[in-house]
Amino acid sequence: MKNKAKKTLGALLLATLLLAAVALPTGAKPGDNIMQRAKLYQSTGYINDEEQDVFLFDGDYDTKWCATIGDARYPTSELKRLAQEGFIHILAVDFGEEKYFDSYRLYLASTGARDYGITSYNATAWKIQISSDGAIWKEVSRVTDCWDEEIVTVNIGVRKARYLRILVDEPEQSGGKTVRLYELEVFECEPGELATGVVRTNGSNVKAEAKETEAAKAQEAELLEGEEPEESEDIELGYMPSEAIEYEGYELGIGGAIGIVVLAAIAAAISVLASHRAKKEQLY
Ligand SMILES: [Ca+2]
Repeated sequence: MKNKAKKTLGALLLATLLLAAVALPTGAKPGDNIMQRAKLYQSTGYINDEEQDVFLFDGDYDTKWCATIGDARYPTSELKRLAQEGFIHILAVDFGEEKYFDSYRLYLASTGARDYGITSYNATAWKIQISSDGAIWKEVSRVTDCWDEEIVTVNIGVRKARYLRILVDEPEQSGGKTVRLYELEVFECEPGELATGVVRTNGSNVKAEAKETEAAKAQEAELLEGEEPEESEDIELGYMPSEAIEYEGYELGIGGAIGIVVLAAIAAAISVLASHRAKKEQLY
């Protein structure tokens, strides 16, 4: 009886541990910045080793991707065509697998250490495209006339893709052609009905509250009073506004739910063991 109980408990624990090992890391975590694990897929270049393209997604708000028009290279016919259309600085990343995401946040020049406060260096127009194969790209966000904001957060609806790229056509408020971007974050979301249109804004279409102080919030509320938030012009069926960018830290997703089940199973196993011991003690 004792051995049987031990075996049962052992099998139960092994099964729960295996389940935890397999299931937990793969659960979607809404609000996670998936750029942190992305790899550079393609870029048109950078100015020097201290301001590389990969610094656009290194998690450091004071390191930047910088490139003048003279640094830009267009090795493929597609990149040449895009450059002729005005998209002179392009950077693409590979998430390694298809991911669901619903918003992104871009930190413009004036937010970072090397250009702090210099708003004339801020980009005013860009677009974001996504792809499943790295070859065929679909536009999901178009920002133009972004004159006021330094950190731009755009909700693009639920999207699914392995690749994402930013194409900058107006890299400076001053009209210059040098791109200076400190960080691009892309936020994971739960799988859902996919949005299909292009979100067109002149900056953020959601309020980014996570890092604001109470004073800044009050000031913004005053400024925004009576003002309608920027809305997408032609986003189509499937657009589901998400709260992903407001998530701070851990949000219970599939992984979290499985975690709870695993803990419950362990608790049940301990209970079974305790019960067996109690019965055994009663025999003496
Ligand atoms: Ca950076």
